[in-house]
Amino acid sequence: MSRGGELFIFYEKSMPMIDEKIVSIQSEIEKILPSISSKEMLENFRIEFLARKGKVASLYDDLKTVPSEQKPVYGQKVNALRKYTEEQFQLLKSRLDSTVSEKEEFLDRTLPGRMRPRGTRHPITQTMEEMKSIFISMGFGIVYGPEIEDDYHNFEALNFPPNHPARDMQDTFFIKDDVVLRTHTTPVQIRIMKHRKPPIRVIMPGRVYRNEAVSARSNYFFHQVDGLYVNEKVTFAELKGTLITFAKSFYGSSIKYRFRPSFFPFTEPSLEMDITCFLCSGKGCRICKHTGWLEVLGAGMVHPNVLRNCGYDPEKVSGYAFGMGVDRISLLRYGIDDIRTFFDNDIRFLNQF
Ligand code: 2NM
Repeated sequence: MSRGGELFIFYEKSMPMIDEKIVSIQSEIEKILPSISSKEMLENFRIEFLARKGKVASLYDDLKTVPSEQKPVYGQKVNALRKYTEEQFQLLKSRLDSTVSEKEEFLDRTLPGRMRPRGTRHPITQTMEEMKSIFISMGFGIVYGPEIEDDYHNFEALNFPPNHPARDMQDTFFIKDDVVLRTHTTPVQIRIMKHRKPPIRVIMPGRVYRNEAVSARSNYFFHQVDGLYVNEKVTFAELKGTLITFAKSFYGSSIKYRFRPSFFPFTEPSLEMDITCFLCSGKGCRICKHTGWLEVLGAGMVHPNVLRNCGYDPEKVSGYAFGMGVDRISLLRYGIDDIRTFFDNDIRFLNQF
């Protein structure tokens, strides 16, 4: 409703404006009241009508424009509307204050709390983390590399001859002619050696892939922790000392160990380490196939060709490296007989660790 110009003057003279407004506000209030069902709605009602700048209060401003002889009449009307509105407000307020909200009504305070199911870390992750923490305590850093590798890092730089059987389609997943899913984490070593200068002392944990038939003992992907130490005058004795310290810390100080000569394209000389079976203490059981020994890792002195490929002079620096499979060790540790159960993601199986 316009209060400006001619219209305003017209209302001022004949006076129906405030009258009409009182009636319209009252009917508005009467319409809203039955629908108020919450404290928020009541508060909005209060702000709209009863607050200092609310619609009812604004009628007192309009009253100022009423000629003085008519003021008592309209004053009473406005007062009556204010009284009515306040009473209705108080009535609703006390009604809403005494009713229990729906939420409270259904809240049973004697019910036990809801349990949030807590996950556990995967047994392979747990094994890997334990290995990592032992090597960290021995001064190794941790590095990660890509799972998709090129032929150069996965094979060539690691001194694999061009027609080495490991490069065969039967062992390696090829993405393109010269792009593969890494078959070991060892190529990360090449990346590190090319980016840093000795001394380098790092391990690289991660997932690797091989094109193998899935069975209880082998899978087409598994996990590896690879280690490397390069410096001036690194010796074979240091390699053995590091491996023995690791093995005693990881498998227990009472285990016995033995080293056997072995072969890897990227190390010379190379060795494999066995420990006495931690289940039968070397007496012979199903796990160690009645030999009393478990094969736990491969290692060796970094091949001079590998050092050269990384831009190092084999006359000036030497290094040792090692690698171990995490999955097989986890099987042995937890006495599991089928590697596939690790990746079924059956929560009943995983929750046991
Ligand atoms: C193994 C066994 C023996 C190895 C070699 C290297 C590198 F890059 F330095 F030459 N890294 N890791 C290595 C050596 C890995 O895994 C069974």
